[in-house]
This record gives sequence, C-alpha cells and structure tokens, in this order.
Amino acid sequence: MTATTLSSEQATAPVTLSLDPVTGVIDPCAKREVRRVSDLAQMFGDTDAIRREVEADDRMVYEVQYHPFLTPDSDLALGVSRILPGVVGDEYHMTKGHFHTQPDAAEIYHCLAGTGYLLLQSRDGMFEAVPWRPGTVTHFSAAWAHRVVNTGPDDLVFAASYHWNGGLDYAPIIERGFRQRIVRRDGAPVFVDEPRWAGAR
Ligand code: M6P
Ligand code: ZN
Repeated sequence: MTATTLSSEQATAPVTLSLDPVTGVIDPCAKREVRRVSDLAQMFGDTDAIRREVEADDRMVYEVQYHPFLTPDSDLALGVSRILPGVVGDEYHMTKGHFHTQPDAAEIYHCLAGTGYLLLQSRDGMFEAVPWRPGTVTHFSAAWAHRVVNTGPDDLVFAASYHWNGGLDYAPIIERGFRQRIVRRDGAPVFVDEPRWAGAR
C-alpha cells in the first residue's frame, strides 16, 4: 500500500469531543432527543400499561445525544443513548430499534455503562441476543435491525459509531417487532416469544 499525504487543503481538521461514560453526556452535542413512553407506544407490548403511563406523566425511557462529524468526504457520526432502568408493564426499557436503509451503512455499538442485551434481527427473521456489559462492542451490517434493552438496575449507556446518512427504517419493527421480548419475572429477565412471529421459521 502506498502512503498518501493529504495537502492542508484536502485534510479536514480532526475533531475531538468529550464523552462521559456514566452519564452519556457529550460535549459538544449537536442534537438531543428524549424518547418517552408515548414515543414507544408501538414498540412495547402492554397497551394498557402504555395508556396508564402516558396519561400519568409520559415519562422518559431514554435519551439520545448526537454529534455528526460531517466532512466533505465522510458522514461518520456519534450517537450516545442513555436508557433508564425500569419496565413498561413487565417489559424492560428498550430503544425503538431500526434497520438502516443504505445497504453499506454498518454500525458499531459500544456499551459504556449498565447491563442488558443487544437484540439483532435480519429482515427474514434471523435473531440474536447479545449479553451486554460495560466494554462490550458489537459491529453489525445494515442487514440487521438493532435494539438495546436495559435489564439492569442502573442506567445503560452506549455509544453508536454510524453513518449519519444511513437512513432509518422503523416500519418492520412497528409491524412485527423483534422475535423475542424481554420481560421481568420474579425480578429477573426472561425472554418470551413475540406472537407476531409465531409459526415463522
Ligand atoms: C443510535 C444510532 C442512530 C439512531 C439512534 C436512535 O445513536 O443507532 O443511528 O438514530 O440510535 O435510534 P433508535 O430510535 O432506534 O433509538
Ligand atoms: Zn442504527
């Protein structure tokens, strides 16, 4: 391989930011989104619990902070999500979960704090649940939908390294969900089959 030296005109200045692995706070932060129970009304399974929660205080389930490092030749971005501990009905707090629409938009998730699972699912229903703890790093291609579930007693914080223009597709998740949900039974996480996948191979 030949080494290439970029001229100062070609080189985009490096950018450094700070990330607190416990709180998930990044600085600078270009955009912050709060996801409440109502934002996940199509994801959680217990419709009565969702209605009660939304009528009560529609509390926050997780927040995401974003920083796109957009340069003329790269769309790499950092996203940091902090999922609060807890359940809606008996289902553990989780992210919405999505596919990427651009076939080359792979992503890396880095668990920084807390414990839980990363659920991965292909469009034809291949499914994996990766146990997660601080220091776990998972790379997946655009072929895999991804959702993180916080099954621990503390905040679960993870960083995402991804393509800002990778495109988000939530429709298959809204339609059929992931093959398994993680629910609290006697204080511990248990995987239960999603009925909308019953009979599928
Ligand atoms: C992470 C990345 C981003 C995504 C964001 C929100 O930062 O995966 O691509 O936009 O999370 O995703 P979700 O709505 O599934 O939580
Ligand atoms: Zn993603």
